[in-house]
Parts: sequence; structure tokens; C-alpha cells
Amino acid sequence: MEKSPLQQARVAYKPQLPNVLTGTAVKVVEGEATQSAGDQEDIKKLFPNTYGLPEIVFEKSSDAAPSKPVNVGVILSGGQAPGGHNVISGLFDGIKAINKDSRLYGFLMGPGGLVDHNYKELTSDIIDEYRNTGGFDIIGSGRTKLETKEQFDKGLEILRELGINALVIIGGDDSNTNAAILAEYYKAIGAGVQVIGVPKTIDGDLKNSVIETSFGFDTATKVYSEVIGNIQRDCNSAKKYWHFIKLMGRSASHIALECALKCQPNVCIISEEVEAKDMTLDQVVDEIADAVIKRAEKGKNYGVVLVPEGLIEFIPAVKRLIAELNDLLAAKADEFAAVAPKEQLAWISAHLSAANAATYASLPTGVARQLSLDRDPHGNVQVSLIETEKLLSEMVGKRLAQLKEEGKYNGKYSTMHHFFGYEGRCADPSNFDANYCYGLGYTAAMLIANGMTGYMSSLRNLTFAPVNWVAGGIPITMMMNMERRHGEMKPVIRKALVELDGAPFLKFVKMRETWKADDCYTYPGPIQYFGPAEVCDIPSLTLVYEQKRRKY
Ligand code: FBP
Repeated sequence: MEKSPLQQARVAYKPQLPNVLTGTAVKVVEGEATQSAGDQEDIKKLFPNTYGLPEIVFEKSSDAAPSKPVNVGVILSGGQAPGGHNVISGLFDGIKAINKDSRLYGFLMGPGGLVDHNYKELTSDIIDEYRNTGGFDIIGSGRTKLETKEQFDKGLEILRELGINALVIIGGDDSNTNAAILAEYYKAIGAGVQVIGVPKTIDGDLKNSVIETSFGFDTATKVYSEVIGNIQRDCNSAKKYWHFIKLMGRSASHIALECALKCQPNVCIISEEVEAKDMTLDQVVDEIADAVIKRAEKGKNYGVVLVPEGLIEFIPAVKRLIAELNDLLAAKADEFAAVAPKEQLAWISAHLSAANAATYASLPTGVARQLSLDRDPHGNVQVSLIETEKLLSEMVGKRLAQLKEEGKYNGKYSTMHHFFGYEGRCADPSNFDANYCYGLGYTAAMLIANGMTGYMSSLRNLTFAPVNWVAGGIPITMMMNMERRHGEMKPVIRKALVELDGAPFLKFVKMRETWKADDCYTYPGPIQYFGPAEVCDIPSLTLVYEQKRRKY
């Protein structure tokens, strides 16, 4: 395989491990027994063998007693996120440090690989090809939901055949929820297979008081911010377009907020605020139109608007509609499957409550279709397919035309549209993600060596240099509560949305009026892998502001 000069140089990068993981052995320090984030009694009943486990932290130990080899399986689950290959290389090096005869097997194309018995052994020559590279192509990823007893039993057959003692599932909130269910099941039946989760997702919504961030968020937001900065420069040079930029992130607006903090655009919509203020789609449109008018008054007929991917789901009326659609399509799946495609929208309207049917009717047909029909295997609306940036810019255009007729606006309004998502998911990991991911993989190996199951690999203190990071494990049940999914109450990891009283959002609120009216654009530029630490190793601003809040 031919390699670019950067690829060649990057392979040689040595990720920095926390000091505690650089010795010959670790010792486990157990904290207090834990409780789930909510619905304690229900979660306890569902996880009798893995509920209430203590948080654990590793400390360096001089006791280097010989350890037996471990055979480990690894799965990449869900959307790509920069750094996945480093989790796998850290895991590989970790299990080899435990015992050089340990072996690592990768299940191919996501959780489906475990069920269908598709795997390959990951040997050092393969691992070395992928160190510090982006993508998940070492074994591929997929979105098969691992949730039924049949799947668990089928998986166990291949785990037994390969003599695998532990499975590492690298995924987002849904995949880690399934990792917890699998850990509980294998423990309950005495399968002798440990299950460890690793927090992945560019969306940044798998975090809480004990998991500071998910991997991939740092790199993806740096890639998007580079391009947003470039567009802002173009915008400020040509002074003729309003750029509407949709940013990935499925539900939460962490990506949009981080990019706004980095780039200082004229407008950034935060879905969580839209919901909290009970805003309608028209009010969101008015907010953007207001910025266009204010800038036009200063002779600035150009600007940049950031739109989070999940916005539509957070507009309360649309949210109520989606909740009813979820229940309806789950309860009447067979009846709906028999409806001819041309009749589907009418069938749905007829089965909705009056209020939701009215909201449904008010949406452009394309959006209505995407909300009701395009679902991923977890039942989520595929928000990345909904062209919210175009929907908003068109509605703003109509509003401005009205105002022009009334003599209240006299500017020019030309638009450009962009969607940044896939561009950032497979970028070569930033130094932060390269170090974080390698450390998470290595920590997963230490959790396995110490007999843990139902834990998520954790590194904390992330705004400090990697040598100071605290390594350990967090019981996954600790992050769970009960939520309604497909019409049923299910145990799930609580998704972290943007906190409106959190430091990153408050910082944004303090600055946004200035950014709206003036040109305060900043230009973060491309990710730097070599050079001064203050340029190459900085963590995300979200993390920096959040940790300040924690410390003071
Ligand atoms: P994960 O939650 O699995 O990490 O995926 C996140 C994401 O990149 C979202 O931001 C986006 O909405 C979605 O995946 C797109 O999914 P797909 O890759 O199936 O198109």
C-alpha cells in the first residue's frame, strides 16, 4: 500500500500513555459502590450481576507477577470516529504487555461480525499498518444492534471456539448499553467472557461526570472548524453570500457549539436552547432573519450560520410528532408494511392525533417523509438525511421577501449550503485523540487483566498532559436510566445534551451578539500534528471550559 508523506511520518508517532500505565503492573483501587443515573430499582432488577459495581482507578504497582495470556475480541460499532485504530493498537499493546502470547481477534463490519462469525486475527504486522491513522477500515464497522439472546448465544459459540475471554465493544451510547446487557448475560450464564466498552462518537454525547468526552469529537470538530474558518475567510473576502452550514451530531449540538466557540460565526443555532425556549420553526427562522437584517443595515450582505444536524427533532412540536411516530410505527409495523408507498404519508396522517397531524401537514413533504420513513436499525430518525440547512435558508428567504415588501429590509440575500459530517469522521486523529484512544485501548486491556466486566474504559483529567491522566473503569450501569424506545421502557445510557447552564454554552451566549453584528471570525486552520504543544496538543474548548467549571 503506497503511503503519503504524512502517513509515513505519522506511523512513527508514539502516543503518550498516562504515567500510571507505563510501569510493569497496575493495582486496582476500588471506589464506593455505584448507583445508576436514574430509575435505580428498575436498573438493579435488570442487571442483578453487574449493578452497583465500584468505580475503579489504576495505580502503579511494582508487583509484576506473571500473568496468563488473554484472548480478546474487538468490535467497532456504529459511525466512524477518528482514533478507532489507536484504541485497537493500545488494546493490542496492552494485552501483549500482560503476556506476549495474548491474541487479538477483530470481528468484521461491526457487531454483525460476532453473530455471523466473521473475524480476523490482528497480528503485529496488521496493527503496525494502522497506528495513528483515521478510519475504521482495519476491521470495518456496522450498526447491527446486539440485543437478543439468540445473537448473544451465537456470539458465544465463536468466542468459545477461539478461546476468547474478553470482548471489547467500541461504540456510542446505544452500543455501550448493549455491551452492558451482554456483560450481564454472559455473567449470569457463567460464560466466562468479560465485556468492556469504549466511549466512541464524534457527536460528543457520550459523556457525564465520569466520562469526560468520547473519542473522535476533538478531531472531527477540528476538521469542521478548519473548513468553517476557510468559508468565513471566503465570505469576508467576496462579501456576497450567506453560508448555511449543517454540522453532524445526530441529536446533541456539542459539535455545532464547539465549532462556534472555535470559529465565532454570525449565527449558531443550539437545538437544546430551541427546545428549552419552546421555539417554533418560525421563531428559529426569525432569529436568523434578524441577523441578516442587522448585518444588511451595516452593508454586510453576507454571513455564516451553523445549524446542528438534530435541530428538527428539538423543535417541541416536531419532537412530539416524532415521539408519536415512533410509537405508531412500532405498534403497527405489520399493518404499515402492507401500505403502498404512495399511500404511506396519508396512512400516517390518518393515524396521528389531531395536533401532531397538523404539524406533520405543515412540514415540506420531503422532510415529512424522512421523519417517518428513514430509520436506522436502532429506530433513530436519520437526521443526517434531512436538509435542515436548505429548509432554513429558504424559509429565511421567504421571510426577508415579506419584509422587503413591507419596506423593512433592503439587503441582498444569496445563499450557499454545506453539510459537514462524513468529512471529519475518518480524519487522522489529532494528537489529543491519538493519545486518548491509545490510552483507552490500553486501559481496556488492564480492565480485562483485572477480571472486570460491564465496565467502560476511562481516562480522566484530560485537559492536563497525558502523563497526568487518571486511568480506570466505570461500571456502565452507573450511566443508565429507563427511557421509552420503540414504545417500550428500556434501560439505556443517558445521552448527554448541551447543558444550558454549562460553561461552554454560557461562554457562547456571552459572545454571540457581538459575533452576529460584527465580523469576529477566527480561522483555526488545519490540524497540526508536529510543532509546538500549544498548537498541536490542545484539547477541545468544550472540555477546557467544562473542566474550568469543575475545578473552580
Ligand atoms: P455514532 O453515534 O454511531 O457514533 O454515529 C454518529 C453519526 O456520525 C452522527 O453524527 C450521524 O447522524 C450518524 O452517525 C450518521 O450515520 P451513518 O453513518 O449511518 O450515515
